[in-house]
Amino acid sequence: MPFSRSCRSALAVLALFAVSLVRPAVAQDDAGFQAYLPTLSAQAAAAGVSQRTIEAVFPTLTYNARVVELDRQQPESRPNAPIPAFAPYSARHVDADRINRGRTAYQRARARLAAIERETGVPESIMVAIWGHETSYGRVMGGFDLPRALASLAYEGRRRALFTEEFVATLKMMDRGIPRAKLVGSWAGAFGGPQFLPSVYLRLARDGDGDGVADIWSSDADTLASIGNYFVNAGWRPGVPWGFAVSVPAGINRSSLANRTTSPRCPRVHDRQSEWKTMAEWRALGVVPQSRTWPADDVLATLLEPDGQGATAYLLTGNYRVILDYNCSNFYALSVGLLADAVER
Ligand SMILES: [Ca+2]
Repeated sequence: MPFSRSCRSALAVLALFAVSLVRPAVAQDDAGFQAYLPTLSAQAAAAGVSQRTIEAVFPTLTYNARVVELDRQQPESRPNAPIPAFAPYSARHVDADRINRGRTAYQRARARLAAIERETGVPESIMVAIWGHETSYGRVMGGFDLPRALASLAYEGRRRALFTEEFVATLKMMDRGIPRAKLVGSWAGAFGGPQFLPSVYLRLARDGDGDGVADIWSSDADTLASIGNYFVNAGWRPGVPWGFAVSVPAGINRSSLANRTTSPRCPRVHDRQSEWKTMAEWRALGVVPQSRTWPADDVLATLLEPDGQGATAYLLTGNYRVILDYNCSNFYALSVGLLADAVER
């Protein structure tokens, strides 16, 4: 589920957040939710949503306790929880079924994928792997009504600025002509083949089949073109791998490799990676690729040992950071990269 990164929307969020501080939510139930809706409605109107859409949507909104419950189960709600091993996660997410169906999707969409890769420089296999991870190639796209889910999460308040912005973006999609019936997705507001949030849809969704509509719900071509566009926008560099598996010599001095900067975004994820070094420097330290040749000497990478010392480690380039931009989890990004490699093989 990719997040919006535009400065303009950040300012809008700050403005909306300031308004929401004036009238905090009361009890976490439908009565409290209904009492909160006029605030949300005023925020939507202030953000430019049409009166017609506001009048169509607000009378239909009821509190969805289930999405709030799911939100509270998220790992970021429990920041001190231990990090599990990667190997079992990888076995579940890069399994034979997902690889085989990925190869089928890859072959089926080959002409389209090749055209998008020519245009964007984003590898066909990476687009397919994102699609496979997000929705199992369009099979599982979520069944929650987005306006209701997002309004409930905005009301709940743990991440009010984010969910208010996404609720407003959903109404703007309706203003653009997307029917309410299409606005169905995951409990946290992601929808369609790429599982875009509404603000990301407004900014980055693309028409891949030429019918003039970015239909990421039903068109595989639109889904893949939109994922490619997201990756270009996030800074994918053509011709550089995402990363690759390596063996690390037992005697390597890990404390000297530690990353000494703090990432402004999801620092816990970035903290697990080493400092940046060139391929030439990693080679000089005795690191050995497990199944490919070295990229160019000047390509930079960090080292991640997700299962600790002595297990398979990974060198990760700037393109890995682009996958993290889509979904900031090392396990997600590693398994997308590994699925892409397996689909291509
Ligand atoms: Ca289309």
